[in-house]
Amino acid sequence: MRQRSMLIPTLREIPAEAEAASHKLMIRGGFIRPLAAGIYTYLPIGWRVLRKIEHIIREEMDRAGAQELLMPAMQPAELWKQSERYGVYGPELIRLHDRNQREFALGPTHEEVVTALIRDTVSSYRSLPMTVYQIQTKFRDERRPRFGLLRGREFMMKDAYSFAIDWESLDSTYQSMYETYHRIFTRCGLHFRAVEADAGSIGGEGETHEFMALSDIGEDTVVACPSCGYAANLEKAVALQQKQESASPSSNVLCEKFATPGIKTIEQLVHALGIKAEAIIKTLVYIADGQPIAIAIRGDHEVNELKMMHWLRAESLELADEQTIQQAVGGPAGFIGPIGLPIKLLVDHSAAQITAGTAGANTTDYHVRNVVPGRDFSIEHVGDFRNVKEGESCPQCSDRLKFYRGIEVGHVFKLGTKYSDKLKAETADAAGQQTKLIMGCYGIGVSRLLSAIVEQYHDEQGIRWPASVAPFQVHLIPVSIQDETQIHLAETLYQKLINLGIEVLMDDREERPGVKFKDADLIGIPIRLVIGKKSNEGIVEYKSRTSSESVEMTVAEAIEHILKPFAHE
Ligand code: 9G3
Repeated sequence: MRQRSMLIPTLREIPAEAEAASHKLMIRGGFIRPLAAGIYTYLPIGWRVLRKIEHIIREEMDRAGAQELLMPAMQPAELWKQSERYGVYGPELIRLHDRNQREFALGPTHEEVVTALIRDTVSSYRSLPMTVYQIQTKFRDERRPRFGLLRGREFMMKDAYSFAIDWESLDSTYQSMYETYHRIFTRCGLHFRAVEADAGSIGGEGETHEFMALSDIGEDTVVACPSCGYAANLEKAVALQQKQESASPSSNVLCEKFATPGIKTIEQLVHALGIKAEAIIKTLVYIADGQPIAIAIRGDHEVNELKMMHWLRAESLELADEQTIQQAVGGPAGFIGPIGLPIKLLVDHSAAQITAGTAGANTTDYHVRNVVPGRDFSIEHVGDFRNVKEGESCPQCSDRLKFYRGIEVGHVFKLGTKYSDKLKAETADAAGQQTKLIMGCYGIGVSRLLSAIVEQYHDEQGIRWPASVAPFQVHLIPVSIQDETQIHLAETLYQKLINLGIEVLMDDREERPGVKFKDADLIGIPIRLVIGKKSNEGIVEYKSRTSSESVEMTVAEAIEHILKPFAHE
């Protein structure tokens, strides 16, 4: 392609509203342009990258025996009412009415649609197991779209759905998709980890894994063991349960209320009393499905709300506000304690093992010391309700766990019959018995993956695309298009490369060399060929985007260099 006539609006200045490196570079490089918050146009070179990524996804999904189809974005509300999800999602689910006032949703995902489709089209277990997939635009009205394509409101997703007659069949499809995801992300050049995850809002009965692109801009926390393969989303991660060393010598010392005027936070308690956070029993009040519930954890730990929700089997969970606390507990926020609470109390394992703890007294400006869990308050509801901390022991090999930031680019779920129950998708099994279909679902955020690759492959000058997804393979740059020799050599080389099937972007613009080189660095095509002053000797300058120096060589040598990576094909 000739750059003069291509729509690649590069920018020198950094767009103010962009925070993430990938967001800045994809705007400056002329890959995307915003239309509205979280809604983007993919410009020609951005679309070329997206199609490269889709090509890899299609090759690997087809290789795994999945069938591509395309479902509508407009989904009848009835389907979401049958699955009982219409009420679960708030403003994030974009709803509309058609001309006859019928209710629709713009598809954020397609469990309902695909389950109804397979219910109405698959009549025998002999067609199973079956996996269908699509690469399609999804709509989710995020409250805070941010970081460009990383969290958009209209975005590209590859979503696949598998249907089986029994669980072992689902297990093998799940394993196959897991391996397929490994191949897809590896071919895209991504540095990633597959981690144990929480099924979250999708529910479902089985295991689930997320594929995390490692990046400091990632919103998720990956907990991984440097020695063994243990890796989990922080929502799910556990540590080797510490066994409390010492018994409690002070257990015959009664607990005692004492004045702590204005001392509310853990930090204030630690400083004022000279005690450690590990010896403090922190008590919080939540509202779970409308009911107040208290939780006691160690002062240096954080509540893991997903672990609480699962234990409570609650649909919703949020911190109680001060007035609710006053009503529910009879005491002020900031001085809540586990002793004598009139509401259910959950106790984290580590809090239950505190020997002589300090806790709120449920009275303004008072705390209690020498608190013994099990003696001074019930530890009937004890469990794992906390986030692990970096440095704790791995649950598998007891090496020390490390934290990484991650961008979720893939998520695979075992759904079971959650949707086939609601939508009555069943078929006769070999014994003629009507059986609800056992489902799995598998997502890749395709546009998010594009940004994750840029987050991992860039430098100050711009993007450094892996060859597998680059918009072109070679950036051919004649320094001066007034120079007949240079233009002639550039045209010759251009035709040769095109005829060899190489994707070439030729910068035939009447721009100064510096502008051309800065744009080439921004756009990030892996190989740059400069036709300069030695063109009359048939010499070109070969430069890889990932190295700083150019190498002079003949046209023949340059072509050989370019073809080398593809030699095996
Ligand atoms: C909604 C809205 C947002 C949502 C969902 C539903 C996330 C929703 C979970 C999934 C699960 C899997 C198939 C591909 C892989 C992920 N956000 N999820 O169900 F109505 Cl507004 O989408 N779906």
